[in-house]
Amino acid sequence: MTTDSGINGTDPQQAQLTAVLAVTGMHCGGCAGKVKAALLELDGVSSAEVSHIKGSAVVSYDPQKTSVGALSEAVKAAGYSASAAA
Ligand SMILES: [Cu+2]
Repeated sequence: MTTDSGINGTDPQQAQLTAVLAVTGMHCGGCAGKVKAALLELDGVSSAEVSHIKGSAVVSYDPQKTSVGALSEAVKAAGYSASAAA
């Protein structure tokens, strides 16, 4: 019996992670749109679902190219505040 747990994670389709950020300072759909655009500008971000009602951003990203820290920096640069949510 062989257990092969060899090289894994080189498939870009499988390298995506999902981050949930708590974003504060958004008042309307326009704010959410700005945050979404800022996130999508980052290299490695494939999708971002931002809700001003929930105050959240759900981001699919490639951990080889970017990080949760970079995601929240992008949100801050857009004029809002972000922190990683559980
Ligand atoms: Cu707004």
